[in-house]
Amino acid sequence: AWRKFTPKGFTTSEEFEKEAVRHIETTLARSLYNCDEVAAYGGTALAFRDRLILDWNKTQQTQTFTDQKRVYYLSLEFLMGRALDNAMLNVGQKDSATKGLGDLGFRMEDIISQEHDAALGNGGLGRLAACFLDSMASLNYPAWGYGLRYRYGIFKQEIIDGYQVEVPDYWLDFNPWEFARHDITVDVQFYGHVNRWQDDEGKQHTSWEGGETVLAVAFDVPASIEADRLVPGYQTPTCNNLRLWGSKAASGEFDFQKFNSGEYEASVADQQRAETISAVLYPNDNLERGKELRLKQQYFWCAASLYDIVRRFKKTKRSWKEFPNQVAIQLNDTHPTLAIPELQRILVDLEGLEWDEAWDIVSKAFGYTNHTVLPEALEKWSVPLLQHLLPRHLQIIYDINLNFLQFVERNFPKDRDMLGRVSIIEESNPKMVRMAYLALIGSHKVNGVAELHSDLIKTTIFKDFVKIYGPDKFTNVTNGITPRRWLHQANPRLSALIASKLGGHEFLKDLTLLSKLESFVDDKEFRKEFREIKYANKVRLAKHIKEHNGVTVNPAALFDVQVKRIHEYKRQQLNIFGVIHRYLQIKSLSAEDRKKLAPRVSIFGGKAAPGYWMAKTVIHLINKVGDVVNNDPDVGDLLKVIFLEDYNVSKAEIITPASDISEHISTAGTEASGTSNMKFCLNGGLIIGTCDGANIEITREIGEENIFLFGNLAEDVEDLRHAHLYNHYELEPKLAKVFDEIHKGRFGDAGAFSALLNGIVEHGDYYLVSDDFASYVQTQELIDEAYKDTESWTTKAILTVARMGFFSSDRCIDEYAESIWNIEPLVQKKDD
Ligand code: 26Y
Repeated sequence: AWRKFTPKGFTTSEEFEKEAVRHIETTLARSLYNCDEVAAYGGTALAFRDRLILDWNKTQQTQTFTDQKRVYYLSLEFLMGRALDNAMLNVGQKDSATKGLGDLGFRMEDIISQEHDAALGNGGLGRLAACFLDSMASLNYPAWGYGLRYRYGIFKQEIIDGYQVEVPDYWLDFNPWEFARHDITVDVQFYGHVNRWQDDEGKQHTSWEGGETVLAVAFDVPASIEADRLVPGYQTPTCNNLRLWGSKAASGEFDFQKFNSGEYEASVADQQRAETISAVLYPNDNLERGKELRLKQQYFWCAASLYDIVRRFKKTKRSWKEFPNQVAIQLNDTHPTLAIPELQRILVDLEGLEWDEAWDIVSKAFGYTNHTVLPEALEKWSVPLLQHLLPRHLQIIYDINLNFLQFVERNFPKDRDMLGRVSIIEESNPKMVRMAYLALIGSHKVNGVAELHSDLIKTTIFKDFVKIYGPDKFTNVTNGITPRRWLHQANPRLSALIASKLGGHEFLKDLTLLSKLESFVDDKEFRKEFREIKYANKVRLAKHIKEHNGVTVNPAALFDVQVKRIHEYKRQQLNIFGVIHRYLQIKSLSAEDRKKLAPRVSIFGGKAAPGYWMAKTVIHLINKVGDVVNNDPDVGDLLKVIFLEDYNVSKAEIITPASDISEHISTAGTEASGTSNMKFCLNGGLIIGTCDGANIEITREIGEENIFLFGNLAEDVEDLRHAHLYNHYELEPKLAKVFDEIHKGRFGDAGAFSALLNGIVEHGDYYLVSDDFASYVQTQELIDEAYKDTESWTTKAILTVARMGFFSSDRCIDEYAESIWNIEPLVQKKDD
């Protein structure tokens, strides 16, 4: 019956205009006479939001009504980017809006760019969560995301004199995509002490008392809308919910007392302290720091989310045994691991279940995804800190550990060292809780994110656990990306070209259909159009570079792109050393010989964690090299070096379609998967890469002849590192020349780069830059040659696109649903 009250959606530009203007004049209370781009964005967003909310409400109603098993995706990061373009494409009225806005005197591009990115994440892990929300909706899985509503997302990066400067990202001044649910709140407790007592029947009870309480308030985002209108007549769109928690002071008696006794300021200070919990996203990617506020964030979010999940379950009046049949909870890395002891606490302390019964429920409900084997990224929390902040949880963790170690002892009585190795508690000073072990022990499945990575976790960090639980507890789910955003939205012309050949946009819902493109690989018209689209995308990026960097680049040059977080293991330093090598070569040639070279633009982008000095040094070096190279008249168009400021999701949407070759060159065995490698390939860019992460599966799918692989293999890394430390160490000769030039001050004060070079020359070259340098440079030369042969390059690019079907996050989510969550899609009935 509620449908009767819903407004009719617009289908023409006039109707859109009417809706947008109504919102501008009433919802936003702006006069049309001073309607600027901000107001036009607001009106447009609200007009589309109205449409989405209908699908969203309907989906939520259906999910409640059918009450089948749901999945909850717990992630401390959701890197969503902008929402408007996605909403327009899903509602299917972008053209009406473009025309309507045009009539009002605005350009669609300018309006779209008014929106702040929702940048609630660092990099790959956060963007993966966003792609998963999109796929879970697209495949009609009943799913919710749970995260934190940071007031400040990842910082904005400015480059000043070649250095990174961090600027706060206050993004919430106008956010039409969220709904504050002031009625949906949870009290979250911290500190305090534990009480134990016996009741009259002699039953033991434990409770957590005292301490302080902070209020969690729900903010809901209609996060993911099935791309239904792209493929008309499919079914009613699913729109799932992303629930983000914001923190507020609990307005208890405590505050009242303070108010009444005239301590107004103290009371406001309490307020601010509570709000600090959800104030800021920690900007470290793959680098753990052990800050108390971060632990508070983690518990705050886990406690609120679990309370919410349990509350929903209890409404159905089912018995606790059924909990794992109704609820699957996926842990996006170890960040939400406290959800495990929290659920155990709810069941034992609050609901009165026996320990074993509760533990059975807990360990059936959770699944854990590991995203890294890097030791510096593995979370550990100190026992004294946990004791102080979460005394009851620490006890529960100790009890979980005791039961686990007894189990291990019974099964491996001869392996005396095993207990120390697998204990959740590391016997260091102070003692530390190893969160990855807790996550693994409390989950029924553990997965890695690409084949090599999933194999590596079984032979390195979780080796003993494979013996203890057997191999079946471990599985692989190779990452994927959503083709709706990363093809259709980011590259509309390519999407349209593919649709024209394949007879519609079905491939956006079943990416394996791309394989049909193979039969057009020799089609002259298709090849020409394909190349023109790439060129147009490069022209657009060149324009962006001109505006932001003041450098003119030739769109016909080979665009060589490396955009991702700056990290030693990702080896942007290898790339920039390669660029210097190229520069020196150009300089050494005669004017005549230079004419034979293939022009190149080396494009970098990415943020360094604010405290990560080595990463910041790499950014500085890239910019210094750019200053020299871009202004050297001997070089001209042959080489340009660009650092793009403030790389984020919306910049990625411009950069990805404009790349000829992109770099995925991590030291073998260090990059768990990588997902930008998939985005570039899907947009007809080739890649240069190491045998690492998902590069391996990409090679298998697209064929060795279509990818430029180089470098040492993961299996040899350990021996090489060992050799550096104990044998005489010699730098690769070409790299030595590059270092000489840096030392001579060719790129500014050499002292600025000494730590970077010393890490390689004197401290064992942990990331094997020197070992891989010759192979890297040689492969870059192959790329120069290959690019000159336009026809064969085009063939490689087309075949790459055609063979990317496997890397849709839809495939990935189906695998999770089948092998980890055990859930089915919920098909909604079509409304008449
Ligand atoms: C502990 C804390 C400081 C921390 C914060 C963020 C630790 C790790 C991270 C983020 C990790 C991350 O983004 N990992 C990436 O996950 C992607 C999705 O699975 C992978 O493709 C990528 O290889 C991996 O580095």
